[in-house]
Amino acid sequence: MSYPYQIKSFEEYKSVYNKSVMDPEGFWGDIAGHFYWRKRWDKVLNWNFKDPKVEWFIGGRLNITENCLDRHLGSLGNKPAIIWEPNDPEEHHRILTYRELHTKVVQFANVLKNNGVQKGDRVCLYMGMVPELAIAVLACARIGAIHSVIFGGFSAQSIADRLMDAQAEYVITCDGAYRGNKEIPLKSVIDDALVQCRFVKRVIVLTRTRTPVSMIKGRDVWWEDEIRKVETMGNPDCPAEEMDSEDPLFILYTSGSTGKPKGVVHTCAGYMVYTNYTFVNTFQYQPGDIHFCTADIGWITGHSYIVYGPLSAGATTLLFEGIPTWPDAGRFWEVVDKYKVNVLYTAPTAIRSLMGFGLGPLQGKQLSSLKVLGTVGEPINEEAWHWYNENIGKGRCPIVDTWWQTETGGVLISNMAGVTPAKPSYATLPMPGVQPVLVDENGKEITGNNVSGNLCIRFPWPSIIRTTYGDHERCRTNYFSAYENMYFTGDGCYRDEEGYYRITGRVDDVLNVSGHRIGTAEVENAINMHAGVVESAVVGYPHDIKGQGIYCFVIFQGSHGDENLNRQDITQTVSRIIGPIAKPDKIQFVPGLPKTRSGKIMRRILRKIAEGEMENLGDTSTLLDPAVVDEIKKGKL
Ligand code: 6R9
Repeated sequence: MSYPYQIKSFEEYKSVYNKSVMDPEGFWGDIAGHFYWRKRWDKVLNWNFKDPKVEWFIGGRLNITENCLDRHLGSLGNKPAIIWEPNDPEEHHRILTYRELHTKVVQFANVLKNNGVQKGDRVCLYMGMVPELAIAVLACARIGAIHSVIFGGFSAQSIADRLMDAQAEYVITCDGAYRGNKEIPLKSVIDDALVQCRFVKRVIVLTRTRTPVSMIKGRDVWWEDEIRKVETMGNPDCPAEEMDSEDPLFILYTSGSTGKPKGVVHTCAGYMVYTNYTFVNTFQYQPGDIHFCTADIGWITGHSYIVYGPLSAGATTLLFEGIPTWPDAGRFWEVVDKYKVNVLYTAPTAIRSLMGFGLGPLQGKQLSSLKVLGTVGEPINEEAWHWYNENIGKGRCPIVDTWWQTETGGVLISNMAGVTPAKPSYATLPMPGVQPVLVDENGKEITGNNVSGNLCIRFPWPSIIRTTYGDHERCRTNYFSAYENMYFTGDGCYRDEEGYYRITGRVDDVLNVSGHRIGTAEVENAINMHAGVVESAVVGYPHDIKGQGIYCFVIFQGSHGDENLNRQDITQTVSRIIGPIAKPDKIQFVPGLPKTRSGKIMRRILRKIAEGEMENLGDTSTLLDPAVVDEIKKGKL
């Protein structure tokens, strides 16, 4: 594979960027020409941000798996597509060549068909980080089914909510998953979820941990048995379904500031073109490089930069089942040396947590294969940036700080490794085709440099969110109504003297805990489910490792006397309703919450208290009962 559209110098970046803004259709049309289409598009772009309605490569016909697999078979058939490193370093790793991956995807696509899955059906995937997860994702795409991957840290209730929202009739899971020294009983969690989801027709279960499972007659089948069936059927092929450019490819749920998580919808062509383009350019991927993205496929980062971006580029992608700190905090470095990893892409929270173990775990690790480092998911503080640069990159690997979102599909603002300048804690400059704007609260554009504002984007890029599944109005109000004719990101941002962008964090009620998005309203709803809770308010506070921690103010009645027991009960409730990833870090019991006369909780005040900034709480005169603030301050944890 060669990448004629890979940008090679800062000068080239500037001219490409200019072209992409002057003539977006010409620009993206040229890039799209490097893919395999059953039928070329008639028109590159149609859009308005009012409805919103965005269509890319209109009239084009394709299948993303032909671009990720079939088209590589001639030149890369025997080259590794996926390297899989298991949780337990003693267990044997696996390598799947492009040919083997193609065979397995085709096989499993036939399994899906045999089980009744058709184009447009929603298929929910709740699995650990095993190659079969990538295989299942691609098999769905092969037959035009819409996959919706749910991260293994979500509870049965969260799964049920998502299954209902997507009306997904098919589920693919594993008996269990290994994560460090833990075994997570995935199938059993699915069983709990399905009590509420009688519409699910089929559950396909992959054997991984041999955790005991209850297989329900007529509903549940084993992955391995189903593969055997298609093997004996004879015809091993599964021609790819011809998709329209704008047919949905997947749904991925993410948290917002209000209500339940929304199902972000991405479509086939635009998503393919953009993830490939940003993969090749951000990381400056070279043929033969080993790309190691440590995210879970349950998040957008895994979708775009473990599966679709790398595979569409014919790259070798490393899929790691475990966690950075097991069996010890040298695990990432061991994996890097074992496979001679060239690109390492991880989250600031992982870097900060590994920093805490000092340099011991780096003893004896070469890390000499590394060429490029990347971060994603949250702002990276300068200390972590420098630690990463010095101790992992040994000062010779460019670090790309990639800012983007589930809704954006791919990286929007980032430096390009070794090509455009890096600046610690800055995402730096927009990708070609991306037009950032800073706006003030009144929606007025803030021009010039050395300014801060809310980050919006004024022109569509190919992998922009198309809709929120089943509720287009929600997509409009969430992203396209705050500022006219602009996509609103929910992030605050500073543009420095040189025009470089630094993302400062969410400006809405979304927390970023260890790089995971969690809505404060969601956590409050979960806490309020507990029988003893009268009311609660949740805010974020700075946390050394997680970036943000979850601070909960709770009015509690019917206490059984022991505050710690009550805390544990509330934590258990949140874990049950949302999942372990949303567990509160601090729970403070309070006699009341600071409310305005109209009954609105003044979160600004609670945020300040949680941050420990007791002195400047601002104007509290509009409060119904200002005395409650002093009570809360006294009890601060
Ligand atoms: C890809 C991903 C999106 C939110 C986003 C922002 C934060 C992501 C960042 C970053 C600063 C970066 N974020 N990358 N903040 N610098 N390089 O993480 O998607 O899970 O949807 O989260 O994460 O606040 O709005 P998602």
